[in-house]
This record gives sequence, C-alpha cells and structure tokens, in this order.
Amino acid sequence: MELNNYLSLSPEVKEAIEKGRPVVALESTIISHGMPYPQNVETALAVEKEIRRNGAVPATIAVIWGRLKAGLTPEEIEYLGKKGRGVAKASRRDLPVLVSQRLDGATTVATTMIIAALAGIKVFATGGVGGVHRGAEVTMDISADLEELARTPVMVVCAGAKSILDLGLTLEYLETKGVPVIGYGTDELPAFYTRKSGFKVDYRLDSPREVAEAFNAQQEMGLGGGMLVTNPVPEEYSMDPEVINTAISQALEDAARLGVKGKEVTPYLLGRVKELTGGESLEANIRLVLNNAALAAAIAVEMNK
Ligand code: PSU
Ligand code: MN
Repeated sequence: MELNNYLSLSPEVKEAIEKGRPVVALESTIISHGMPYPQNVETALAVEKEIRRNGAVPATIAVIWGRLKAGLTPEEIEYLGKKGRGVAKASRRDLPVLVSQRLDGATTVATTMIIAALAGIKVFATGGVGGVHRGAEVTMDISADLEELARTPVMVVCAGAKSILDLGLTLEYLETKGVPVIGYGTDELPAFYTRKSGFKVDYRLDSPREVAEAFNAQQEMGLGGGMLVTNPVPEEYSMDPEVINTAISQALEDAARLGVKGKEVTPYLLGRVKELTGGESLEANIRLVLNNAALAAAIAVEMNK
C-alpha cells in the first residue's frame, strides 16, 4: 500500500490537478492554533477567495478522521477553527498514529508540504515558517519544517519567520541543507510582523515569473527539496519593531519560566505574543497571509505556463 492510498482530494482540487491548472496549498495549523475563533475561519475562507481571485484553486490541507485531505469544505474549515487547540498539531512524526487511529490533525508547514507533494501541488502559501529556536545550541529545538524544506519539492511562500526564532541560525541551517531562500522584492529576510530583520537572503527576485523559473530549474535539475520564498508584510500593516520585539522578549522569558517544551514551544510563544500585542498583530497577521496567498497564486499561474 502506498502513502497515496491515504490521500483524499476534493473534487475541485482533483480536477484542477488532472487538468494541469494552478493550485495553491494552504496549511491548517494556522487555523486551529494560529488565530482565535472566528477570525481564524474568516481568514481561512478569505485566503481561499484571494487565491481564486488571482487565478488558482485553493487546497487547504488537514488530517481529518485519519485521511490526508487536500481541499476542504467550508464546514471542515469551520470544524477545525472551532475546535481550535483541541485539534492535534500535526508535524511529520505525528502522521503515522493520527492516520492509524483515525484522528484529526492541523497540519504544520512540514506536513502540509508532505501532503501537497503527494497530491502533486507545487506551491504553498502560509504566514510564517518554523525555524531554529533561540537557545537551540542547548535545547536542540529546530522545527521539522526546515528538514522538510530540504527534502520535499514544494515552494513555501511566507512572510519570513518571527523573531521568536534565531533568524541567523535558521538561515545557516537552510544553507547547510541546500534550501534556496528567495526575497520577493527584497534583499533582506522579512521578520513576519516587520519588513526587515537585519539578515540578507540568498537571492532577490522581483516577479512571479522569475520565482516560478527558479523553482522549475531546481526541479528539472533533479536537485530535489523545496524553496523558501519570503514576501514582506505590506508596508501599511507592518508593526513597530520595538513593540513587537518587547513582546517577543517577554514571551520568551515567560516560556522559560514555565518550562514550556517540545511541540508546545511555538504555539505558546505565538499565543503569548498575540496576547501582549492585541489586535494590531492579528490584523498584520491576516493581511500578510492574504498578501502571500495572492503572490503564491500568481507564481502557480506562471509555473503552469
Ligand atoms: N510560525 C508562525 N505561525 C505559525 C507557525 C509558525 O509565525 O502558525 C506554525 C506553522 O504551522 C509551522 C509550525 O509549521 O507552527 C512550526 O511549529 P514547530 O516550531 O513546533 O515546528
Ligand atoms: Mn520545536
């Protein structure tokens, strides 16, 4: 039995893939764990709409009752959003038991890439990716997202990574693993809420076509692995670096004091930063995801030409 026998495509996604139409994958950890209800469901549906508006078919990905799903109904999105933290956060290592026990899982970047690749989807849009945590030289806390970028041929369009991580070490790790990091219209790695981080990206590309060409070259040469496309938050929604960095320092202190570990680290830090910065960070988060969805759709359209 192949992994493919575990996969369920929605009729629309199945038809789009068969006919070679552009498709963009979306993750579900951002729905269940990344935003409060009901903004999470509203955003997930708005992101799908934005992808359609830009000429591609959205494929929101999750594990539902042990099935690896690409393309969810609005009811399924509502279910994942309402159940929130009650849905397991599913990274690569969680898949075997979630599937065999017929459980639900909100897919991280890593797992969304795995399922997208199985389905034949090449482009994936999200908010932020996981990375090397601050203090990883002691804790060894490095997101499985980075390993997945090294091995699975899917392009991830994001707004960089949050400074809850060690962005310098994250870039070093991606370099070691041979993952190209592209700045879309920028020379600098964006830091999610802010357009700049102080770290340079490998390459700056300025159009969806150039990004699509780079990915096609990577795959045609058989280099394997994915590509990280970092798209800065639109200027008008970017946050004051001081406000966000103060919140991040506080969140890191709180996590250390409480002894948060393992897969809970990222959700705890993200949740705490949100509590400390309130509506402004949620608004920025929603806007940057929509911005990434539009770019990913444009790239998917170019890739299919
Ligand atoms: N970073 C964000 N927002 C997110 C995540 C990370 O700014 O929602 C989620 C993504 O689903 C990502 C996951 O794949 O957290 C990484 O978790 P971990 O660090 O435990 O690998
Ligand atoms: Mn971790």
